[in-house]
Amino acid sequence: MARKVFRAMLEARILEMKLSSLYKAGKIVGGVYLGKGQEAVSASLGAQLEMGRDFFAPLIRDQGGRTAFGEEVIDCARTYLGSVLGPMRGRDGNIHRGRPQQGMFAMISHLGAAVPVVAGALLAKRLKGELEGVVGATCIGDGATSTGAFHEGLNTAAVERLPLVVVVANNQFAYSTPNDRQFACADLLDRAKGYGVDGHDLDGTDFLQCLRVMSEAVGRARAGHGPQMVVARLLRLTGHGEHDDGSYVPDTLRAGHLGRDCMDVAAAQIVECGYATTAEIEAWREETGERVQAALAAAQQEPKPDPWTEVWQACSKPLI
Ligand SMILES: Cc1ncc(C[n+]2csc(CCOP(=O)(O)OP(=O)(O)O)c2C)c(N)n1
Repeated sequence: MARKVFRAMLEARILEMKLSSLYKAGKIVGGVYLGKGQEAVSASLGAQLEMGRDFFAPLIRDQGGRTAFGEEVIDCARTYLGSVLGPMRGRDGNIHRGRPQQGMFAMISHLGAAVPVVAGALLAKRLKGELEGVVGATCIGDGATSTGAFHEGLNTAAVERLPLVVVVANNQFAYSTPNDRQFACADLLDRAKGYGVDGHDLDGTDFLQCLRVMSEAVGRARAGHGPQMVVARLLRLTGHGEHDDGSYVPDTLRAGHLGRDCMDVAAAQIVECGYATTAEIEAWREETGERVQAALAAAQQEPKPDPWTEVWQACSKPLI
């Protein structure tokens, strides 16, 4: 599991750094939103889920989770580069992509909206008698925990005891608004407690802790203990998007524990525990870099949608 999660983190980081370069070179139009610093949380959740059985609703900083869940790198490359062969057929420029038939929901920009959507999908499964062993998970930010959709969705999931896992990446800011201007409770876990939901505290910079806590939370949901909420403390190591320099994040926070890069922590922990050698990690880095580069180069050559022939329904079968 540690190797799988680390490799997903690595792929996400390399892919996103390439996307950032392409954005800065003017090759990507629209926004580019990165999960730098959040990969350990995201990938350790995605790796606990099984594509085709479980549901996963990622947010903007969840390339790590998407990869660990089974998203191919070409899906991301094609979407950002507007290829008609991508899962959104070139009609979305960044992160609102999904493969709903395989259980990966397209991201919804409206903060917190995925909570009731995943809860609803789980409820539908129960009504069809197919819920046994299924988990639905979604990732949200600290900002999303102040929306009505989050509270209504979590409450419904708690009342119905649905196998929902909500992972809150508390990166201390909702865009430029710090935690103390967002909520007055001492801890976001109080919000789980308020609805009768199990809460799990997590140091999101600590790879091994991420593996343990996600396994516990998803395991409890799968075993019938109702909704689980994980609150991961971390920092995003980029701006809100690549158009933002994040200059409102104090240097003291960046230099502190939460400012640690989970990739560095993970690599050190993996070697220390004997899960992989430094040489293996280097080989993974090289192989992943080449694979990501090939996917981006291929997607750049592919056709864009033709507005005269494109089918414009919101939900239709992907062409591939
Ligand atoms: C309901 C709603 N309100 C406002 C916005 C505008 N908006 C987009 S991202 C963002 C900040 C999100 O912060 P957070 O939920 O903490 O996630 P993060 O970006 O930190 O990962 C805001 C306010 C939105 N998308 N949806």
